[in-house]
Amino acid sequence: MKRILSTMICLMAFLALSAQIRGNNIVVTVQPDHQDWTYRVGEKAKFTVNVLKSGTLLNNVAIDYAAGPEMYQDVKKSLVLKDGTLQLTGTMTKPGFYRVDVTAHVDGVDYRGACGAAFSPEQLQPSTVMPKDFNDFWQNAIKEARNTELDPTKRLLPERCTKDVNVYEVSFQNVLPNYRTYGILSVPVKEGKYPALLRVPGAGVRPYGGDIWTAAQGAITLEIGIHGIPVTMEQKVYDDIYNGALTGYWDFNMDDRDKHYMKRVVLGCIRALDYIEQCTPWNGKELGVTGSSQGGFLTLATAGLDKRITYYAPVHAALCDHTNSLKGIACGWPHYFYWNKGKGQEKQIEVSRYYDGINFARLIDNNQNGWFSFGYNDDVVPPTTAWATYNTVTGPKQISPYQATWHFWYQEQWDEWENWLLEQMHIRQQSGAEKTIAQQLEARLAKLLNKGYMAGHQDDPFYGIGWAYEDGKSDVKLTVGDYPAVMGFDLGGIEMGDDKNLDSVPFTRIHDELLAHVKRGGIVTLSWHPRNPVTTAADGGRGAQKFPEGSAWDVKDATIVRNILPGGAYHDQFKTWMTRVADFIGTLKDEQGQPVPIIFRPWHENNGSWFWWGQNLCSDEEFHGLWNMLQDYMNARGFSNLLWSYSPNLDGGWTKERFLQRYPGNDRVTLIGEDAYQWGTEADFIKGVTADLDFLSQFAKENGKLLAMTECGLKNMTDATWWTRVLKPVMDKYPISYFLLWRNAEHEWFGPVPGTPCGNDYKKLYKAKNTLFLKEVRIE
Ligand code: BMA
Repeated sequence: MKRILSTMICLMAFLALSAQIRGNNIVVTVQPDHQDWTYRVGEKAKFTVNVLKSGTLLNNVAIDYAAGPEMYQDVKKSLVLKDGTLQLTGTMTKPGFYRVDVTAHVDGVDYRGACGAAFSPEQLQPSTVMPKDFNDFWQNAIKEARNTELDPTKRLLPERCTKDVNVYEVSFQNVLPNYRTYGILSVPVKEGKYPALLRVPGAGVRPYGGDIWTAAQGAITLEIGIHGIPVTMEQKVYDDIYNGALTGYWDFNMDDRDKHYMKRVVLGCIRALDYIEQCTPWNGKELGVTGSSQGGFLTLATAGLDKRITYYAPVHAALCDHTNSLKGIACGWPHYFYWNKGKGQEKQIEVSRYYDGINFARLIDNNQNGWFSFGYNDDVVPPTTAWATYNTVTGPKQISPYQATWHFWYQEQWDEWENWLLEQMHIRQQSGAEKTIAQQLEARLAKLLNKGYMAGHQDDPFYGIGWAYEDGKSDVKLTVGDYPAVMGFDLGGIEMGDDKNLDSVPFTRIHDELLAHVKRGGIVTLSWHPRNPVTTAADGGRGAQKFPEGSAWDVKDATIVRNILPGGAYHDQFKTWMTRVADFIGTLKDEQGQPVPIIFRPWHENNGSWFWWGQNLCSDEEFHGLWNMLQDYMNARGFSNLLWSYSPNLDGGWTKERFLQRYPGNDRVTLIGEDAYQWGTEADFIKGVTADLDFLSQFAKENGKLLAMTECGLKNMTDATWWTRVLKPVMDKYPISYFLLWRNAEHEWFGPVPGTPCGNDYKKLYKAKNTLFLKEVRIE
């Protein structure tokens, strides 16, 4: 008993010691009706406000709310919510953010909740103008600064060193002799050359700890202060300076571009790179910069001005798009021209253009990888400016908004950022499982979405109009001088053990051309038109069977799927068919013996009734059984290189309910799309595809899937301008990964025919900035 008692006392003491204050018991939530908080211009967003106490709705609670365009909310109301909840709606007539702010008053305390809903944010453009001499101004300033030598100092901080990392306080001269920048340098103890990362700070005046964790992974990190004072003094010194001489330093000299406070700060970042290059064991390759808020701005400035930077990650970057407020649009922190609307600030407006993150973002180039992250609830750095900054960058970039964050981070966001930085430094991630080949392809496709959508062509390297099986030839290449980014091939016939597929392409050739395309950096997709397992003749129809008898199109009997599922009379035979498919796919390996990544697209167009697995040919349950049987078999064979694609046919009226009836499930599918041909009128096609892509893109977004036009075309190009006039405008509206034009057979072609009017139209498609061909996607 005594023992139990003393254990209990110990336990209670421990619990008391570890108890923390965390969060509030009263919480205000404002929830949009789109999971990604994103709407199209003109669409209506619905918001649900809840005031919760202990997780349940609070009765008779007094609230104030404001709603409207971010920073320009025009609706302001006070009311009492009888049952603690309220529905609101809002919309935007142009791209931007619609923000709802709610304050609940409970027992004399205010509780805040908010929601910033995005409206077509990918169309947001900055207002800031770039002065003609912007780059000259900065390059001259850098040149001038370099007249002052670095004269570096370095002091070991033994109490901060770990067994893996040496930590120093360093300093170097910035723009003038004796004007120094200070920082914390962390370097792996183990001799060697390392990638490097510069960390630039958010606003404030404070000491810095250095980034010892990242250094321990095998990198050099330098965390700098911006004020020209040491970064290891006691906190009180910084507080006194912040409250004294440096109060509001971001406003200092903002009417003089040469004396602006940020000039020395930006130059200090460039000199920090000089320091890394000259005074540390940097490997001369990976060099990055990152920071949040003011540090996000400095990240953009450093990356824009200095091409040594290979990767950069601005998080809720401040000081972007200062002049927006002159047009009544949310502007970047410190909201310079918000209060006076720019009145009497003409000089400052002009100078602000030299200190606007947007103009630095405009200088970022193709050799610099960017990662952007921010919150839609941020009321310091408006997401309006963060999105416009991202849209401004033309180089490779990724965006990862964390909608519900204000001017702070979530843990997941922090982890993603750290992992991305390590990836850019080519340091193996310390946590998390290694990605499979299919997951790597998924990540690649997701990244490519930032550049545009890829052009694809079925059977591209085998035959075209007037030629067949000539090495290296392709109608796409003959037309525009480059291969399509995506090539599609079909396995129909492999199940019979045939040498050639249903379109007479030898499987050896498919094997070789598929691998050749992967080798040159392209992306490949496989479809399969298997013969009818019940009605096909043992010789695959080479004897007396006449199309469609025995083929994929033989739909006389609606029991085929049932017959091949487990327990069905043809199940064993179908197992042999799956084995043959798997055997062939198993041969698709690169020169190192690694399986190559493949978008695998079985059982396509299943909502039509022209294939034996179609809508009226099997029940939903049977269809799921069919999909799962093949996928489970392939998984059991260990294929981690197949990215599974679900591609029904153009429908024109998808509803979630109907789409879900045959959708194999989020755990079974990575890419969704549809096959969309114009068989009827142009107007019907546009209407149908637009309706479908509205639905599919929303579904893809909500479920984290990639989206593609898995097949498309106009037979024999009866309208030579169809691609740019009809297809492209529709595709431009959606985040599609690729579109695959069907094959160029003599009797029916869907791709370009060189030297014809449709070839000219295809050239226009090629020239468009957002269409990607091989050269634009290949990994050099
Ligand atoms: C169809 C047509 C057929 C072909 C099949 C498989 O759309 O092109 O001629 O056999 O695809 O490639």
